Amino acid sequence: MFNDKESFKKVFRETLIGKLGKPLEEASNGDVYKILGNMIRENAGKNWAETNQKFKISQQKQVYYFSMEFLIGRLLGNNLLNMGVLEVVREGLEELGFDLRAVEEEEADAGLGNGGLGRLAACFLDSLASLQYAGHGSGIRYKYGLFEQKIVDGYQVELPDYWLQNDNVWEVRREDKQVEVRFWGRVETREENGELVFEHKDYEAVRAVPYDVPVIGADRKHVNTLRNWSAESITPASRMSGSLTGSDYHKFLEYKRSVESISEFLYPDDSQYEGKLLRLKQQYFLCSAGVQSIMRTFSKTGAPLEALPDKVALHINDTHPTLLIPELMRILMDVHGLGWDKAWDMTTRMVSYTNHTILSEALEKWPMNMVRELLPRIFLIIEEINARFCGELMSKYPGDQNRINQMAIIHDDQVRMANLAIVASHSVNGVAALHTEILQKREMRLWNEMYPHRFNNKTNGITHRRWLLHANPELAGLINDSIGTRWIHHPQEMIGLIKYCEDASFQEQVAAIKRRNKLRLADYITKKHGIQVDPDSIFDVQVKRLHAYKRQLLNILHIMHLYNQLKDNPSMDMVPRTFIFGAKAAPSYHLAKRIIKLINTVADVVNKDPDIKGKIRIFFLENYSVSLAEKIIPAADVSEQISTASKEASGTGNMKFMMNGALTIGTMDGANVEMHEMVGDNNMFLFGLRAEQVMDYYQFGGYRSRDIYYGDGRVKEVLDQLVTPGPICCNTQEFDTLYQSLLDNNDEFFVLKDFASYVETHVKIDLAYRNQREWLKKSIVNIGHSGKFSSDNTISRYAAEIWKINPVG
Ligand code: NBG
Repeated sequence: MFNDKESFKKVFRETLIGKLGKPLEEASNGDVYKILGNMIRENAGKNWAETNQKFKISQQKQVYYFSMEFLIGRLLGNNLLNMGVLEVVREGLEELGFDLRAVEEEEADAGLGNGGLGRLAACFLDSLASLQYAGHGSGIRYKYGLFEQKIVDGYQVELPDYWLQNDNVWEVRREDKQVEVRFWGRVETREENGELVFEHKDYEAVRAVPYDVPVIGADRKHVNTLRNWSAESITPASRMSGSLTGSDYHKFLEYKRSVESISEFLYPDDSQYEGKLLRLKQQYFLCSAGVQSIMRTFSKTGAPLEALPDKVALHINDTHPTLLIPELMRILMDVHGLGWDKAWDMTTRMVSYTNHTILSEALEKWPMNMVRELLPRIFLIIEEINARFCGELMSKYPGDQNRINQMAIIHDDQVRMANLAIVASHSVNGVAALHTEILQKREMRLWNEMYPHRFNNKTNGITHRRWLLHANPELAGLINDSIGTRWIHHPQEMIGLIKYCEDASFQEQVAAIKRRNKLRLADYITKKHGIQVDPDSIFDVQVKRLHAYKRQLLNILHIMHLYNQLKDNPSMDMVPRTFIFGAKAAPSYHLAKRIIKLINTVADVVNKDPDIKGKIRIFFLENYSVSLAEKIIPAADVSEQISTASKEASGTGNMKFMMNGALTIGTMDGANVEMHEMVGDNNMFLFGLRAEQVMDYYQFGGYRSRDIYYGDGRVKEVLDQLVTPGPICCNTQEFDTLYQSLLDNNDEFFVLKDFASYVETHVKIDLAYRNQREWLKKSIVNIGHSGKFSSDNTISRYAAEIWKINPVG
């Protein structure tokens, strides 16, 4: 590996000329990206092989994190950072006439995830490798990632995200590691030596081919694997004996198309339940391919089968990969000949499950007949698990049919994946203290009564390498200059920054860095929108998936109110604000898409209005993605974390903003509660109903949104503007559904209920910002505490308390 700038330049130039057959001077940023990416992957290859060798020799336990989503984003910058060559490469390229930032822009942003859940999985991979755990990802290599969002006339339009168009320099196709996954068909049962034997017949076979991506840990030493599976048809010759003429040929094409659709695209719904056969196929495809491949690796170690639970841990990221439970049972019984009890004991010792939401529409259920037909052997196993479990329930709670109905895995002709996951896991965790408490006390109360030791909390985290060192290098540099570099490996030591919170020169430096980040973002916005952005205004940001419970609607209604105030009184004293939004809505989520249209409509009206003298600007940045987040978050002053209390399981954006020095306006929801515990009232702007209050309203009623509409003139004014002709509503009835959701449907997410307290809290922000020294002090306190939210911390706890794995020395 090149250790200094000169050797990098030499190797790079030679490689480029050798591979492209043209002089450096003619190379484009795209060429540079490709050559550099390949160099880095090849360089990491040696350590990758060595790490795998280490696993073989040490025979330590390995964890496999199964997830339908890995929202990894771009890898070049992060890999350069973890390889320890970021600076050398940046400077080297500069001397060769290239700008690393521009080169990074050439990489497709791997959008194989919807939002928090997928990004968490990506942060976890980074921490697993950086802490030198044997921990791998198991996912799907979707040909199309989450859709690309365009805003046309204020509306969201979805375009396919063909991210593999220019090849993926990070992946390695491993045909030698392929496995076969079987769908449809029937199960033949017979008795052999007094034992029942099950045989899956007339199935449709699918080839699962893995593409391995090296996950390079900090300091480059340790390299784990993200194994993404691609679905391919098996060759016609091996599938169909006989000729390939006539209808056979068409049948083959049909089969090929249906197979390839399995890994074609990521479902773009992050919490709505999609009852699609294809989605079930994807889930089983991932589980079967992943478990088969793990079993093959294990078999090669020569260890006895009984040792499996001491060598392998399987983690289920939300219920999507729950089918790995019956799949593992199938392999242990049908392939390895174990009896039920032994197989069940081993399975439950290996599997653990994380719940990421209490939204009931996201708790997956599959029609029983669909599972039976698509996965006949798997269905029999689920049925047996259910029968045994219900038997257990009946003896434990005799006569309590209601409880049994609620807890059964199969009920009302539906297979409930969360129930299956809980029954078969030795650990079930929530993702923030409040969320876990709600699971234990409410949503999963019955389960917690039955298995009190199974439930535990693991508050989410984010990798400080991507979200601070890479996204905000100047701030990282300042931290190094003040407390040294130990925090990079021990992020909780960022707490040492607190002693500088009142230090004027430190504050000035923090302010200067923030300003430069704001200027960069302002530049980006101006290029996109053609409107000047005032870098001295407060950058007030809400970026995340669009969902009613996240309440982007509350945010925009408040902005409408501010605008109304300014129209009445153009000289109103306020610090100018730039409101920034970024959000994708699921394509079929109409209400969410209307909120996007509303934000854009208000933005259009306000940004063009000379009366308000630029005191408010509103931007909806299209196609929010990991790489866009990396530009936005370091530039934010205010972080909007305003979900209806109890609804946001944790949030992770909240942590990223905190780490970059933004102050949070938020509800007592998800991990906001833990942020508040750390920094206190002085350093955070809390507002709104508490989770208990919200849940009591849901349970006992007593909230009438119309009372607020009639009681608060500000609310009435903005809601009326949605539906009466004027600048916002141009006779189109466009926003009727929003109006109705707030009034006729009684405002499910308490937008109006929290409106007054939200407005008041924004006034406090305005006042606080005027005292820059105080503001900076708060900002530094937040940065200092944010190390606790490093996913290194989270992963250490998963490793010690759930997976029982140690770093590979
Ligand atoms: C999301 C929650 C977030 C949480 C992430 C990661 C789903 C189903 N859940 O609050 O809404 O931060 O998971 O745990 O995407």
